[in-house]
Amino acid sequence: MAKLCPIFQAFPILHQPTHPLPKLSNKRRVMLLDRLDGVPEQFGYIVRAAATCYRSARVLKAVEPDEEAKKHPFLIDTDTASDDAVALIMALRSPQVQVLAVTTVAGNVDVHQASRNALYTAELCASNVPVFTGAEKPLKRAHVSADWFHGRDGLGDHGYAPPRRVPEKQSAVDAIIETIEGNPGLLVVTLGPLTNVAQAVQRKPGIAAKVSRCVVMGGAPCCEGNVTPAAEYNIWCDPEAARIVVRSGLPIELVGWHLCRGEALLNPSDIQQILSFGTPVAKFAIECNSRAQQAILKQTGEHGISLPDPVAMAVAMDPSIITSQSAHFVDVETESELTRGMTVVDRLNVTDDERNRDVWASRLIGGRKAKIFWTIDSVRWKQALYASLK
Ligand SMILES: [Ca+2]
Repeated sequence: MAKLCPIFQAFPILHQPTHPLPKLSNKRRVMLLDRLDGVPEQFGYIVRAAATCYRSARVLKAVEPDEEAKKHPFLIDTDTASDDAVALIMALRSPQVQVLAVTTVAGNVDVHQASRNALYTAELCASNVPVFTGAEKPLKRAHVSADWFHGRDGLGDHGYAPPRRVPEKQSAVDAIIETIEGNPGLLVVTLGPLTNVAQAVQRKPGIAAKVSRCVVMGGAPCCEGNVTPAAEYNIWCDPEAARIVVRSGLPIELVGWHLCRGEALLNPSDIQQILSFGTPVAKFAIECNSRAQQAILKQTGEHGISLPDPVAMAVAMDPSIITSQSAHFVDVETESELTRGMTVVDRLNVTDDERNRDVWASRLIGGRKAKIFWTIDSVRWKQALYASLK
């Protein structure tokens, strides 16, 4: 490390290329604020940027919370493949979001590959967000990956370098519980099968009430799925976990697979526009989805790149891109051979009718309705994506 700026000798962490800026205790922040004036120019942009940031925080603190406090705290659970990686970029590069933890789960790829991909993506964003490895397989079933869709490494098999960092030692389930308990009001975004989240709410049911929003990319509400006609992959992969989560009392917001199709797909012109940004993240976002682009053409006949996880992230960051939604009880089929993993949505609210209470009574015990999103503003979703890749 270069010579420490004498004014900041007590804060060696500020001389490291950390992003976002480190969190400081109030006592150390006061110490730092007291030393801001007269930072020598020769100590580099990192110290100067930190000083500028904390100085502006001092100016603002009398009238509004500091910048870090205004950011929305997120926890992201992901089976990190190519569309997850783009969703991570959106959150990690957003000035409005602070990602407290990334937890990985077996899904599109093996969970250890998912952790490597999450760490690689974080490094691309100059982020030191901690990554915690989670479940190696669904609760009761063998793991079935989606390498045919995303490539063997989940990122289109372009031979990306191994990440420099390694995952944290703590398990994903412990990290989910601790992060929620330590940050009431946290927003949880799930981009993969719900195995980790199910285990967390089973172990500590009380965490459900401490989450402000739980945005779930998953399901095919009242429409066709992508694994079977009845089910979308994340829910189909571990239906028992999904059932536990939708019955847990978590404030579920369901971003179904249908929201990333049609107009929401990145068409060839959108792809060219993103590549024209010329940034490393823009190049990576398109390149790592090369395999997925071929796969969606085979699966649905649509030309372009389908990005379910980034759509979910855009909704988590700005719910006003939703153009129609309604609240309903949801449950997940776990027994049937034909409809395994189907997200059964009570769209007509027949469970509100007294005559039907006994038919679906178990669903009502301690349950709450989930927000189901039916349509989004595709132009605004793409604008949110572009903003994160420029
Ligand atoms: Ca995913």
